[in-house]
Amino acid sequence: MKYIDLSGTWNLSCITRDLPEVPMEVPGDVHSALIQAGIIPDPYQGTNELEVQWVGREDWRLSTTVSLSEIPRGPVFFRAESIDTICEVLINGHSAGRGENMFLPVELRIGEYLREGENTIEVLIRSAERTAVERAGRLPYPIPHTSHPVQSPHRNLVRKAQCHAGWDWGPCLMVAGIYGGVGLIDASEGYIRCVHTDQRWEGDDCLLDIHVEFLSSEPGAIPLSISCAGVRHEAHVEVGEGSSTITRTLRIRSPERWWPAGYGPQRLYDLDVTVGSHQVHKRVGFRTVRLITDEDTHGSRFVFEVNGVEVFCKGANWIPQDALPSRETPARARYLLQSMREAHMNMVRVWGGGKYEPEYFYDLCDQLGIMVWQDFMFACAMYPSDHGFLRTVEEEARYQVKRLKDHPSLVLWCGNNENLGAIGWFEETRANPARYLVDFDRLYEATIGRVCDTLDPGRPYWPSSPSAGRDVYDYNWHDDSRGDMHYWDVWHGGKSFDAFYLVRPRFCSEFGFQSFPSPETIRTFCPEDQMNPTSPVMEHHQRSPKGNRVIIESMARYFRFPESPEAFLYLSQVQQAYGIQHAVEYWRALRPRNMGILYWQLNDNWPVASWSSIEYTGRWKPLHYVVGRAFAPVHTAAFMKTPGILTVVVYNDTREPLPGKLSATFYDFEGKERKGIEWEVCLEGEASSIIEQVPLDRQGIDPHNTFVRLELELENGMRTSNTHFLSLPKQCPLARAAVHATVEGDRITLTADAPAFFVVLDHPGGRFSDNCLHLLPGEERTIRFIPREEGITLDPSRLSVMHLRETYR
Ligand code: BMA
Repeated sequence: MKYIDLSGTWNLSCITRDLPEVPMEVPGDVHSALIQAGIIPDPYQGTNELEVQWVGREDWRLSTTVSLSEIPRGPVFFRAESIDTICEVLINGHSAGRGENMFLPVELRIGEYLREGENTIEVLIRSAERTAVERAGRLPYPIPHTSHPVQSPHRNLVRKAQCHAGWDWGPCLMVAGIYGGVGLIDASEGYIRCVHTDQRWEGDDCLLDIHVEFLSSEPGAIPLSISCAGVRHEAHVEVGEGSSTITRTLRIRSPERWWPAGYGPQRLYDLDVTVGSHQVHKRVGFRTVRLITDEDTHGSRFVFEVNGVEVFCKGANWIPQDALPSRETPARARYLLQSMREAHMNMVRVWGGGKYEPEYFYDLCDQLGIMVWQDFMFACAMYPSDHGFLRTVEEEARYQVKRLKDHPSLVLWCGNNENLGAIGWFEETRANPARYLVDFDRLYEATIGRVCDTLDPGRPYWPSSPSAGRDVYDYNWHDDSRGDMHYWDVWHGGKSFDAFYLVRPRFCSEFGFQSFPSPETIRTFCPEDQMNPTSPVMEHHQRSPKGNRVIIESMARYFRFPESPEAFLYLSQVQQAYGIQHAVEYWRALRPRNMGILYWQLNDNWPVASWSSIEYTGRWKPLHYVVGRAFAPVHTAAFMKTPGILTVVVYNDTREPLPGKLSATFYDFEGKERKGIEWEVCLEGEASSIIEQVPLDRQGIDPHNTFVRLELELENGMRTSNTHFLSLPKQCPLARAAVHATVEGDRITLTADAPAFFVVLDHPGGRFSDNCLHLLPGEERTIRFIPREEGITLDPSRLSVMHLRETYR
C-alpha cells in the first residue's frame, strides 16, 4: 500500500467572512491557526475567549495541493482520522463526500477526480454551532442539555466533543479542524482497513482470534501472514473485490499476562499482520477482565476482576488535554498518565464529554498499567434517537470499538456520562420521562450496547455512569448499594466533608472539590492587577457559577480566614486535598464493600479554577500528592465518623499479609507527646482493616488541643505515616512554627521548630518527590525537586514554602 501523507501546512480561509487567507498546520484546529496568524488573540488570556466566539459561527475552507506523477490504477482514498465536524471534501473542485461526526474517520474514494500533476484538496467545514441551532429548529420535541456560563447551544445535536461547547471547567471554543492522520491511500494492491482481535481462554492458553478487514481492488489469492508471541500463520487467502474480513486463530501457549499497575508487569506482545504488500503492527496484551456485579448482603458488587484477581481501582477522571486540539501532544499525555502512576493510580476514566483519545493515549495506558474506563462520548444531556442519529452513532461505536479493543488497559465500555440521571434534571424530561427513557434505551442499549456485545464480547459494557447496570432503569443517583456512584453532595450539594462518611459507594466514579490554580498558573492568563479571586479575569476563569461561594464557605467552615491573596490560593488547594482525603481514606477503608475510587478530575484543558489535581501548566496541586499517599498500596489513616471516636485503619492492596507495628501518638500543638498507643499488627492481603476505634475521652485526649501521628513500621522494613487533626483545623491552637529549608542540588531538607501542617513547597517548572507534609519538631524530611523539562534546575531563591499557620496572623 502506498500512502501520501497530507499533514503539513495547509491554507485556511473563511467562507462566510472577509478575512485574509492564512497558513494552517494540519493536523490542527482553526482557532490555533488564527492565533498563529495574529487574527485572534489567545483565548486563554484574560477574557479573550469572549471575543473569539464568532470563530465557531463561521464556515471555513482548509486547502492543500498534492502533486502526482501518475494516477494509481486501483482505488485511491482520501482518509482523515477525524474532521471536526460538519464537512465536505472537494478534490479538484469535485465533491467527493461529506462527514458529520468527528468520532468517525472520513474515508472517501477519490481516484476518479485525480489528475496527473497538481491536485487541489479542499475540506469545507460548516459551523457546527449554526448546524446545531438549525437541527434544533427541526426537532419534533425538545432535547435538552446542561448549560454553563459561556455556552454554545444545542451541542448535543452535533457529534463533536461536547466540552467544546463550554463546561463548568472549560472554555467555549467551538473549534473546527482536522485531527490525527490525514492522507491519500493508494489501494491498488489492496489495503488493511483494520485488524482487531478477541481472546478466548483454554486453561493457560489463549486462542487469539485475529480479524483482518481487507479492501481489495480485484478478486484473487493473496498472501497472508500473521505472527504473534512466536506463533506464525502463513497462507494464501481468496479475497473478492471490495471489503472482506479474514479471521484466523492463533493458539498462544501460556502467554505472560498483562496486569494493572501494582498487580504485576505490563507484558505486551507484537502482533504483525501482512496481507499482500500491506503490513499492520499492533501491541497486544493477554488478560481476562470481568465486571462482577453479583448480589451480596449490601446490594450488588461492582468489582473489576483481571486475570481472576479482584482489583481495587484507584484513579481519576480524564478530560481532553486541551481546549485547542493543536496544543495536545503525546508528551503531555505521557506526563499526565505518568503522574497518575506515580500517585499509585491504576484506573483512568475517559469521561464522556470529551473524546475517544488517540492511539498514543491507550498505548501509554497499556505500558503504564493504567486501566481505562471508556465512556462513549455523550454527557449531561438527552440525545436524539432518530434514524440518522442512530446510524452515525452505530458507525461511531463500531469504529471506536474495533479501533480500541486490542488495548489490554481498556477494561470497560460505558454508554455515557450521567445521561440516565439527567432525565431527572430538566423540566421537559421530568414532564415526559418515558419518552426520554425510550431514547436512552435505543441509543445506549439497542445501539451501543448491541455493538459492544457483538464486536467485543470479552469486555463488559455499562449503560451509563452512574447507573445500576443493564436493564435497570432507576436513576441510581443516590443509591450506594449497587452500581457506580457520582457523589456530589459535597460540592454541588454544599455539604461538609464529613458527608463523605454518610455514603458507602460500591464504586465511586466521580466526586470532587474545586480549588484555584497556583499563582504560577494564574500569571499565565491574568494581569498582576487582577490577581484577586473575584476580579473580572479570575471570575472568567471560574466556570462553576457557585464555585467561589462554595470554596469560601467551606474555608470558613474549616480554616481561619487567610489574610493574604497568596494564602487564600494556597488554602483553597490545601482545603481541596483535605476534603478529598476524607473520602478516599474512608471509602478505601470500606473494602471489599467499596472497590473503586475515581475522583473528579485529573487535568485541566485551560488554566482555570477547577476540581483538577494537576493544573493546566502541569503543576501538581497538593491534592495530587495527598491522594498519591492515600492511594499507596500500603497505608494507614484515622477518621472520626462518630465524634470522639477515632477509627484507626490499615490498608494493604498487595497480596501478601504484612506483619509489623502500628503506633498512634497524640501531640499537643507545641509538639509535646501526650499519649501513645501501640499495636502489633498483621495487615491482611488485599484488604483494609480497622485496627481499633479509640474513644478519645477515655484516653484523656482533648481533640481541640491534640493531633495524632500514625506510624506504621512493617517487618519488611517499609515505613509510612499519616497525621490528622482531631477537630476542625480552625479550632486548633497552632504554634507559630518556623519551617526551615536547606537546599543541596535538587534536594531540599525540611525541618520545623514546632508542629507545622500542610507544608507546601513550590517552585516554577517542577514538582517534588513529596509535598503537602506535616512536620514535627525534630523531624527531618528530605525531598527531591523533579523538573518538568530538562534544563530547569532548583533555584533556592525561587523556592517558596508555606504552611497553615502562616495563612493568618
Ligand atoms: C460531574 C462531571 C462533569 C462536571 C463535574 C463538576 O458530574 O460529569 O459534568 O464537570 O461534575 O460539576
